[in-house]
Amino acid sequence: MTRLKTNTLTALPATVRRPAYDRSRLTPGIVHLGLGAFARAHLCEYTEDALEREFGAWGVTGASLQRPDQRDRLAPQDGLYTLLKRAPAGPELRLIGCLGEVLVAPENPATLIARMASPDTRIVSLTVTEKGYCHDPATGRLKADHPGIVHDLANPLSPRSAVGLIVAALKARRAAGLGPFTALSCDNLPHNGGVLRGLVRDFAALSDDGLAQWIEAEGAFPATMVDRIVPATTQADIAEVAGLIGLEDAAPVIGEPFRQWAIQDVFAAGRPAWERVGAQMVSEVAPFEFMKLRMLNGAHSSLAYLGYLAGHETVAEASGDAVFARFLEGLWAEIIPTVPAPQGVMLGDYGQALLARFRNPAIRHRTWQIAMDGSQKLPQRLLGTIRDRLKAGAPIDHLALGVAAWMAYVAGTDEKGAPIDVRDPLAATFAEKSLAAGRNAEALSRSLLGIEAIFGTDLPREPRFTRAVETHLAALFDKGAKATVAGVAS
Ligand code: CS2
Repeated sequence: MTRLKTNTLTALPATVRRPAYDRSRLTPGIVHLGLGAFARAHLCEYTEDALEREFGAWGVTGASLQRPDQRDRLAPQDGLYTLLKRAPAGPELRLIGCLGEVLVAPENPATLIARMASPDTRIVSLTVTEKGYCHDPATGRLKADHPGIVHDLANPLSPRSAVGLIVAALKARRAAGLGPFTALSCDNLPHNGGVLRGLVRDFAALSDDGLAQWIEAEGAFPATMVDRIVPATTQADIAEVAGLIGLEDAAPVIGEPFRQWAIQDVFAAGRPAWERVGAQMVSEVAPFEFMKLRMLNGAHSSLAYLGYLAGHETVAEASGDAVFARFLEGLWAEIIPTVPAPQGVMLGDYGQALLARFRNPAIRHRTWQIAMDGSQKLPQRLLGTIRDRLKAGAPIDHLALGVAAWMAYVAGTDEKGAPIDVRDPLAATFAEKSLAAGRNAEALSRSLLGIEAIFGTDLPREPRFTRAVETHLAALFDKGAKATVAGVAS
């Protein structure tokens, strides 16, 4: 089959929407760190829309911070790829044209730093996932003993962390008399802009005080809330897209039609006209972040652990199960009072819309995928909400079950006795603790609650919380996830 690329586009069927601007005139203005499926389905689609509405020098250069796979798939396609939006009513196809070159940081960090330091680069955006920030998720501060940070301090010209790369590039810009680029975090972290600013400044201060002060004074780190459900692309997706477009595309991305982007409008050197294509430019992102992290991601993670344990492969399957849907209603009822509603939003309606999105049968989002990296996700998705509820003396039954399900999951054995492939930076710690505690709920919950980087020092001292988690964990071990969920849901 012919490969998708610039000079094979004439073969595309009319059902595929193509860039409505002249791609040969596009020059890069954004460098995106962590070019995964999410960014290609979110930031790149918004940018594509903005270019169609108001053309400008906003092409995207992608950068992979670890592996060369994305570059190897995209370079033979001149950066072109298909976005397949799956609505329950049927698919919608779109060719995205705003991505140009893809760089692979470990192969040549100097090239990437030079690109970030170029006067053409006005925005450096990031989707490097929670663990990519090399910070302590419980406090939001730089982990000075993180292997990536230790490496980058010793090798400032060939950094491998996002923070190290940003500092190296800002240093080069300052030396060249240029202003900073805007560093735009698009990860699911609370106060992502402020957290990134703190990490970049703290890292810079370890070697260069003047640079740290310059970053503090001149830097721009807008906060954002990003949302679109984008499961990992599978071989079946690749085969389906080939059938639909009549060309081989090694790098399609698959997402739901829904998308949302709230952005704090503080940019150092301009931005694409994202506000003209649906992005919400706001002065306060926090209410959007709280709503999304607590209601969507908190429910996603709870459903991922419980659903996986109950044998549900996807979110659509789990949330299609009436018992789990009732659990979600109860969970949202606990979360909603802790969330300040963004202007014009009814949180009850937001929850109903989430349930419909989760149930979209055309999206196969694996519970196993969402279950990854729980140590980095739990604090902002569930634990902050639990703290607020405890302070208010309010019930936390559903929230605590989410935490207990995470524990049963990281214990590493499913309900049929098969091993679980636990992916997490702390996986070795979990395995050790699980080996020592066995399936003793009291011992295991106490041991896991002692991980300060996740639970801080306060939560293990809250008997209402520790007792609820332990009771749920015992029920999960005794009767399984489905029966335990049925017990709290009714
Ligand atoms: C998911 C998110 O993988 C996960 O942890 O909860 O990727 C989720 O799909 C997105 O945040 C939706 O915007």
